[in-house]
Amino acid sequence: MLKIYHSKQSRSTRVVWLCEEIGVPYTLETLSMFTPEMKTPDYLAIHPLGKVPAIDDGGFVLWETGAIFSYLVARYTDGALIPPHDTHTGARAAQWIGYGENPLTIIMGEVAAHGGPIPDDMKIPALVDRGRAIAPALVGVVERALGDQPFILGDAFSAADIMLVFGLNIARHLRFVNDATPRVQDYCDRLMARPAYQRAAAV
Ligand SMILES: N[C@@H](CCC(=O)N[C@@H](CS)C(=O)NCC(=O)O)C(=O)O
Repeated sequence: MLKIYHSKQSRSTRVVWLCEEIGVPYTLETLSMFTPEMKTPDYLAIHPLGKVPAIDDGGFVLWETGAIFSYLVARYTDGALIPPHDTHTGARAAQWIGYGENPLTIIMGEVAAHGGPIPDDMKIPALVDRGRAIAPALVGVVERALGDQPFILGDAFSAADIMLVFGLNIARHLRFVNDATPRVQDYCDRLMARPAYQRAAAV
């Protein structure tokens, strides 16, 4: 069975959410964030930087969320959650899947972690200042792109929504999603109400 290396409330929640959406059974190997547990030789043999997510699918190990998404959708579904890359919709999906990680989650994650739970000796205050300066523009891009459509690609839910909503939810906790970004607020509410998200957020 597919194994997901996971930490609660971390990027690996996106992989759990995707598996819940597509109905792929999985087991979790849960690691504690910012502890030596993630940097043991055994885990560094799975993920060379000792990060999550990573997956082990019958001995095939893969890391980086975007790559994991491409693999799981291609291998276990009809592909609809990531349309073919040679179509405009598929190319747009790749754009938003990329944007959902870098810059969105990278910058929001830095502000959240370096302004909060990271151990003091690892904190870089300049990352918080830089992130706070960029954050409104990063959320604004999604606010404008959503327009009146329910999902980032239009009428259909996709893997790009999962990638975006994770970073946007961090932005919401940091109050960069607010009354000035009503579409993103509503988008987060609707997507996070999905039963698959609720199940992923609970583990
Ligand atoms: N671009 C990578 C980022 C992975 C990443 O930074 N994961 C964080 C969790 S949110 C982590 O494991 N941090 C622990 C650490 O860096 O020691 C991906 O999306 O898979």
